[in-house]
Amino acid sequence: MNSISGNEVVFRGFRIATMEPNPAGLKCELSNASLCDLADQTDYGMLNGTAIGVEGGKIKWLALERELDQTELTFAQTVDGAGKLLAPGFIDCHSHLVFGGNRASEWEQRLNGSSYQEIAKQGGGILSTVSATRAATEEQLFQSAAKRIDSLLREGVTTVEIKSGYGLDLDSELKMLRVANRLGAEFPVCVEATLLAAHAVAPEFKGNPDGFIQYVCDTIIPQSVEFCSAVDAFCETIAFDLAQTKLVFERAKQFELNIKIHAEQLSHSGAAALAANMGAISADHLEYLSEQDCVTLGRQGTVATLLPGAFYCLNEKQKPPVAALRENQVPIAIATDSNPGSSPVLSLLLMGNMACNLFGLTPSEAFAGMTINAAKALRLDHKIGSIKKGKQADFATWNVNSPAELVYSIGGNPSAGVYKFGKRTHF
Ligand code: DI6
Ligand code: FE
Repeated sequence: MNSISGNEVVFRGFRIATMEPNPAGLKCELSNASLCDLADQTDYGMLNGTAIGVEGGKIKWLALERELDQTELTFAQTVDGAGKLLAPGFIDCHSHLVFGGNRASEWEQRLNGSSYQEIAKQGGGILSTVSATRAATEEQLFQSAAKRIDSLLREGVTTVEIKSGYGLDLDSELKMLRVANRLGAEFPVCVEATLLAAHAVAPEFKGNPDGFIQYVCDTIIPQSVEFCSAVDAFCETIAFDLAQTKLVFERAKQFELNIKIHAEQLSHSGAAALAANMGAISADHLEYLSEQDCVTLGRQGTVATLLPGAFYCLNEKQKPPVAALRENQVPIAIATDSNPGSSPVLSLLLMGNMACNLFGLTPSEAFAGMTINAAKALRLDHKIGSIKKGKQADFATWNVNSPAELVYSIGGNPSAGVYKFGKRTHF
């Protein structure tokens, strides 16, 4: 007995990039035949001639169109792809979309010769965004982030992770987390909110980073638990050290929150390995990651999230060790790191292109980085990130012939429609 009822919305006539690691294991609901034409099997897990049945926001079944046509079945609705590409909705697994103000003038100052340190001394850098974020009302933060999230959604993003970290006191961090969650409630997107209170030392704790970390552990983390699923920390010479980072993660784990880290971006600290050994779901940036660290990430199953937008905007030269990540089978994800300082980026597709052209990823690695591996970086791969029976019906459809075309070109969004929980969004 198959589970086809006729109440489904059926997507057919698409070329489907399942992003399933084992597409040959995907079976037709009617005959139990493998859906995958092995001759056509590629890194994208492509399927042709396959229909997707969607009910209750989920993929209920996959079936060969020619077998479906031999039945008398009728359906609630049929969406005909006319040969277009259908892929999993993209997942932006690292962003700071909620913030007040912007730092365009700081960027302009840098191009006119001021150093980052000079700007920071004048109250610039992360702390200038902290002032603007604290001064903004919750509604103002929502409205400015709404415009930004809209840009991501138009390019097929259906899940986004959003970090706090520009509040640095309890009320302002909670304000940011509430805005992140409201974006998920009001837009056709799933939002995973992450607490990044350990982003910079709050002005009230100037010169006393240990005191600030204690405040984060004693006050901010316990009161943020219901608003976030993960805790992140910025471990860097200009932010927090290993011991401080460890305290934050130990506290997060007491509340069974996932842990993630900003590590090895501007220097090597050992933070990625520390986080991986503590069970981190992802370590992000990683330009200065060592070969030994890659072994650790591989062993621990920690996802390496690469952020080519920050690399590009900061004019960095050191590239992440992609070959060693591959050798150690570390899943590689790609994200925007959308933030007002180091990565004012609102295009995940552009990040896919930059991951290839700047870091040497293959297009299929970049595509996996924005789908199945980004899902792993949020520990949501049981629900999203590939086209598989039981997963959410989050689809992006495209006016292109192959997934590689999407990351090959820059600009000119070729979206043919985005579907969240099987329903077409306004894009
Ligand atoms: N992500 C971050 O959180 C920091 N760098 C990065 O790549 C700082 C962001 C900022 O300057 O606001
Ligand atoms: Fe970041």
